[in-house]
Amino acid sequence: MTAGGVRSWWKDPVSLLTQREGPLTRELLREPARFGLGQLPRDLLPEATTRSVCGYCSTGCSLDLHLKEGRAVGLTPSTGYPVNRGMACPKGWEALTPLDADDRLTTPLLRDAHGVQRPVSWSRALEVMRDRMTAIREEHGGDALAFLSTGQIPTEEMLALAVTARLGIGMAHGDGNTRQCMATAVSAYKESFGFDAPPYTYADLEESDVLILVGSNLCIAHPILWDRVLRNRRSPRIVVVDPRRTETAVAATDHYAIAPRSDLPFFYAIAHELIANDWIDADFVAAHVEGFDEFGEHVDLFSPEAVEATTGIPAAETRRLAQMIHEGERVSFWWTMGVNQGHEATRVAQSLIDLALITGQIGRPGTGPNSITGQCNAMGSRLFSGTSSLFAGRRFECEEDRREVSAILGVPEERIPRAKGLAYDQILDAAEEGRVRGLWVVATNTAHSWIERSRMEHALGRLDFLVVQDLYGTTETARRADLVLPAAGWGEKEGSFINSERRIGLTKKVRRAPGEALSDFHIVRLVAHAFGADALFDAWKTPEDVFASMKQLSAGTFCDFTGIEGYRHLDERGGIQWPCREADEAVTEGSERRLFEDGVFPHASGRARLVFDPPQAPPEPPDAEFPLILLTGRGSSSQWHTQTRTAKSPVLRTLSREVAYVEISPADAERHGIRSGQRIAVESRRGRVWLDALVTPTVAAGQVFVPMHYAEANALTLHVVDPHSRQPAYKHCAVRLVSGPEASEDEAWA
Ligand SMILES: Nc1nc2c(c(=O)[nH]1)N[C@H]1C(S)=C(S)[C@@H](COP(=O)(O)OP(=O)(O)OC[C@H]3O[C@@H](n4cnc5c(=O)[nH]c(N)nc54)[C@H](O)[C@@H]3O)O[C@H]1N2
Ligand SMILES: Nc1nc2c(c(=O)[nH]1)N[C@H]1C(S)=C(S)[C@@H](COP(=O)(O)OP(=O)(O)OC[C@H]3O[C@@H](n4cnc5c(=O)[nH]c(N)nc54)[C@H](O)[C@@H]3O)O[C@H]1N2
Ligand code: SF4
Ligand SMILES: [Mo]
Repeated sequence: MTAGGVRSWWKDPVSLLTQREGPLTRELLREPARFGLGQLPRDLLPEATTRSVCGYCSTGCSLDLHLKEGRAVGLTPSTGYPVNRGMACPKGWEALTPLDADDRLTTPLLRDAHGVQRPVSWSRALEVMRDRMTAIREEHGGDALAFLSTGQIPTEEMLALAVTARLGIGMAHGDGNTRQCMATAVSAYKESFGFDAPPYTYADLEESDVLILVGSNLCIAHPILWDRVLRNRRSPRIVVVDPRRTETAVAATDHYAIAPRSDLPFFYAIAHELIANDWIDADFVAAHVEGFDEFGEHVDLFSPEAVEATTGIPAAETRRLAQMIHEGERVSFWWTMGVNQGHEATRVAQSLIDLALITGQIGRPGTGPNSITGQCNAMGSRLFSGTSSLFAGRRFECEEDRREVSAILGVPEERIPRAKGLAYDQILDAAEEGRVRGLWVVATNTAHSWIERSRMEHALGRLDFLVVQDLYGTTETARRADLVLPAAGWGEKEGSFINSERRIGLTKKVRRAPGEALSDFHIVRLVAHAFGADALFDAWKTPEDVFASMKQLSAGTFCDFTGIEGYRHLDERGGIQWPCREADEAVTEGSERRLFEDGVFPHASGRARLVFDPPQAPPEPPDAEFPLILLTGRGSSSQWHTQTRTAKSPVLRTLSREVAYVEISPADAERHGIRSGQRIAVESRRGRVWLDALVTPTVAAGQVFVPMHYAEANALTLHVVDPHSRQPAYKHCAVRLVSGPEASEDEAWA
C-alpha cells in the first residue's frame, strides 16, 4: 500500500476502518510522527530518561520516559527491551495524555442525601466506607460483601487489595475483570497441565513454521506481537481461524472463516484427521500424555465430512489444515477472545492444547498451545489477585496451602478463607437477589463491560453500598457509586506487571497524581487502617516490600521466581520471565525461556491430560425473528476497552470512530436497503440501540459486528457463561436490524 493511499484513508474517517485498519496500524508503527503520535515537546532537553512497562495491553512493551524536573514530559519506545525492540502502538505513544484529562478525580466523592456525588475528605470517605461495610457485615455476614479486582494495576496492588478486602474487611467474595478475559485459559491450562502456565516465549512467534491464530485479531489487538510474526524468517504459514475477515485474516496466508461457535467440532475434526493418518507423535504421547485412547474414540465421530455443515468449512479444507500441521516442523497454536468468550470456551481452548499434545508440538522453539493474554497485568491477577486462587496457584480449600500463606503473610490461619467465593457473574446474581449488598470495584468499568447490560444494571441497582476506585469520576460505573475513591494511574505509581510470555517487568512513577488522588496501594493501606487491620501492612511500607512477599508466596510453586532479587534486578535485566528459581543462573539480559522443554507437566503424574467433551449448540441461535448473529470485540488499535483512557487523547480519537457503529455484510445491507453511514437500530431480545451502519465484507452474511468500545454492545449481548471458567460468552447472540418507520430513535436505549 502506498503512503499516499494511507494518507487519503486518514482524511476519510469511514474508510479508515476495518479491513484498512491492518495496513494502517503497520504504518502507525513505522511512521508514528506522520499521524501526530510521539510528538515530543519542542524544547525537550530531558534531564533523565527511565524505562517503564506500558499500562495497556499484555504485550508489555517498554517505554523510555523522558523526565524534566522529575516529571515525564514525553516518551519513546525502548530500543533495547526484548519485547518491543523500539516500537510502540498508538496507545503506548499516547500513554501520558490520559493522565492530564479534565475529568481526573482529585478528591473522594460521596453521594449525599439528595443523590448528588460531592467531594469529601479522605478521612470522611474512609469513615463512611468502614461504617457502611461493617454495618452490612454485622447484619448479613461477610457473605454479603464482595470486591472486583482487575488486570490493570501492578501485582503488588492486587495482592494488597485482596489481603485487605478478604482478611481486613472480611469480604467472602472477590473476583475481577480477568474473569471476562482470561478465566477460560486459566481453567483450560489448570486441568490440562496441572498449573495455569502459558508455555511460550515471544521468540516462538518468530521461530514457527505454521502459526495458527484462533479467534485472535493480533494485528490490531497486539500490534507489536504481530510485528514479531512479520519478523519470522521461516516464511511461515499464518492461518487465521475467525468468522470475520479481520485485518489479521487479510494479512495471513490462510483464512478459515469458520461459522461462529463451531470451533470445537472443527478442531476435533482436525484431531480425527491427524489420528486417522497416524500423524501423531506417538513417542511424546506415550511418555508425557494421558487419555490418548479415550480421546481417539471421542474424535472418531468427527470426520471432516461430519462437521462440514456445522463449521461451514469444506472437508477438503479441514484436511488441508491437518496436513499443514503434520508437515510443519514447528507448529504453534495461538488463541485469544474468539476462543475464551464462548459457551463451551474451556473445551475449545483444550482442543487446541490437545492438538499440540498429540503432535508433540510443545516445549520446542516455535511450538505450543499459546493463550495470548489481554490486559497489561492479567497474568499478575491470575497469580496474585486472590480471586481464582489463594496466591501463586494455591487452593483456598487446601489446609496446607492456607498454612503456608498464613506463615508468609503473618496472618492467623483461621482468618484465611476456606473457599474462593463467588465468581463475577455469581456476585452480580447474588446482588440481584439481595445476598451481596456491598461491593468494592477497583480499576474496572463493570457498567460498560459486563455482559447483558439491563441485567447488570438491575444487579448494581440493588446494592446497598457501591464503592468505585478509578482515575475518572465520569465512567459508567463511577457515576453509579455511593463512594468514589480517586486513584493514581499508570505512570503515577510503581510496581510490577507480568506480560503474556510470563515476563515480570517494572512500571515506574514518573508523574504526581493530581489533587488528592493516591496509588491503589496507598488507598488499600488506608482502608486497612480504617478497618483496624494495620497489622496486615506491618511488613509492607512500599510496593517492593509486597514484591518480597510475592516471591515468598511463589517459592516451591510452579511459578517460583525467588531468583529475582528485586526491582533493580528486573530493571537491569529488561524484565525476567517466571519461573526463575534461585539456582537459575541463565537469566541474563534479554534471555527468553519457554516451559515444558523436559516434557514434565505440573500434574502429580508429571503428564499432561487430554480433555474433551461433546460440543453443544450455542444458546441463542438465530431464528426467523432475530436472524443475525452478533459478534463483538476490538475495533481498532487506538481504542482501549471502555475508552475511559484512550478517548482522552485527541490523536487516538482521530484514529478511530467516535460514534458507535455496526459492521454489516454487503448482502445483508442490500436485503435491508442499508447504506454505509445510515443510522439504524439493532435489536436483540434484551435491548435496542442506534448505531451507524458500516457496510463491509469483513463480516459474512448473517453476521454483524459491534466493537466493545461502545456501551451499546453489551445492551445487546446475552448473559451466558462457560460452565468451567464462568467467563461470559460475549461473542454470540441473535439480533435483527430495524430500519424504516418502525424504528424511532427516541425510544432507543442509547
Ligand atoms: N487496541 C486494543 N488492543 C487490545 C484491547 C483493546 O481494547 N484495544 N484489549 C486487550 C484485551 S484485554 C484483550 S482480551 C485482547 C483481545 O484480543 P482479541 O481476542 O484478538 O480481540 P477480539 O476482537 O475481542 O476477538 C478476536 C476475534 O474473535 C473472533 N471471533 C468471534 N467469534 C468467534 C468464534 O466463534 N470462533 C473464532 N475462532 N473466532 C471468533 C472475532 O471475530 C474477533 O476478530 O486485546 C487486548 N488488546
Ligand atoms: N461485548 C463485549 N464486552 C467485553 C469484551 C468483548 O469482547 N465484547 N471483552 C471483555 C474483556 S476481554 C475485558 S478485559 C473487559 C474490560 O473491561 P473493563 O475492565 O471494564 O474496561 P476498562 O475500560 O479497561 O476499565 C478499566 C477501568 O479502570 C480505570 N483505571 C485504569 N488504570 C487504573 C488504575 O491504575 N487504578 C484504578 N483504580 N483505576 C484505573 C479506567 O479508568 C477504567 O475505568 O471487557 C470485557 N467486555
Ligand atoms: S502493544 Fe500493548 S504494550 Fe505495546 S505499546 Fe501498544 S498497548 Fe502498550
Ligand atoms: Mo481482556
